Amino acid sequence: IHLASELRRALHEHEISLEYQPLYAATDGQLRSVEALARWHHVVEGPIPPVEFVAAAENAGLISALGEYVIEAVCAQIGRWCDDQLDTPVVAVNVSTMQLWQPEFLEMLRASIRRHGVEPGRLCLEITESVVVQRDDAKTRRLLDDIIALGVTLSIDDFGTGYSSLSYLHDLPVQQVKIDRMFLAEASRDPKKAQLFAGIISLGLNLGLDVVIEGVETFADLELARRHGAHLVQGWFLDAAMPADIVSERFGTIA
Ligand code: G
Ligand code: G
Ligand code: MN
Ligand code: NA
Repeated sequence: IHLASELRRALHEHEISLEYQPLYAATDGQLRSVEALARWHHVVEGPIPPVEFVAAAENAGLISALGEYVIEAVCAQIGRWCDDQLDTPVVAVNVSTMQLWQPEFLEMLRASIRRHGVEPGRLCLEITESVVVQRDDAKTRRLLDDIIALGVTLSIDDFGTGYSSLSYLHDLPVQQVKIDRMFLAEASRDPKKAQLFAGIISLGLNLGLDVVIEGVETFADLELARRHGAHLVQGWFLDAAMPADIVSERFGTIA
């Protein structure tokens, strides 16, 4: 199949849906946020992984369209959950670097938030280190400040994989870091890697950021995350991504 033209059709026909994976407080296990993950079940090909179709969208000039589709779907969902009197947690959305740098991104985000009456603080954008590494500092700073000014929060996803992280992190308007799950996977096997894992967590904690450990696949992983003082945990041991109407069964209601 020709991925780009199929993607264009899929966006048009709403064939891409979103699932939501919970993030829990490491200490008391309370649900704190959910991460929206795009799912494309192609009628003929079956499931197509997001890494593939995000890359295809980037190459075919469709990243703005895909990004808008996802932001719009998430804001509409938050609106419905709030209409249903659900105590809706923070919803995190992955935003690719190329998407973030589209000239229309900020306006699209603002419009989507407004259209659905979303409380901006309920929305968190997960960006990656490449946002910060590739561009001129002043421009990046302005873009991130403009996003923050909407009331939305920022998280750095896959943290620790882009290696200039240490020098820029203290100076960015981000609230959260998600330690790339590779570090946890390695830490659970190798004591030296466990030191590295501990160090990356401390870095985030010392900068006053919320630290998320993702890729929690076992009880031992959960204990490791807790022992190192992570705030939030996410992973298959806790919950995988699930459809909106299932994840919302875990939300409280507004009294
Ligand atoms: O959980 P999953 O295998 O679906 O995610 C694989 C990768 O795809 C992750 O890096 C995730 O951040 C990314 N991804 C999932 N959904 C989206 C999306 O809506 N937009 C972007 N840009 N990336 C996404
Ligand atoms: O890059 P990002 O952190 O957005 O990646 C999200 C991806 O991680 C999704 O593909 C999701 O399905 C996957 N994921 C979620 N929990 C786990 C887990 O416990 N282990 C692994 N290996 N992947 C996970
Ligand atoms: Mn993510
Ligand atoms: Na990640």
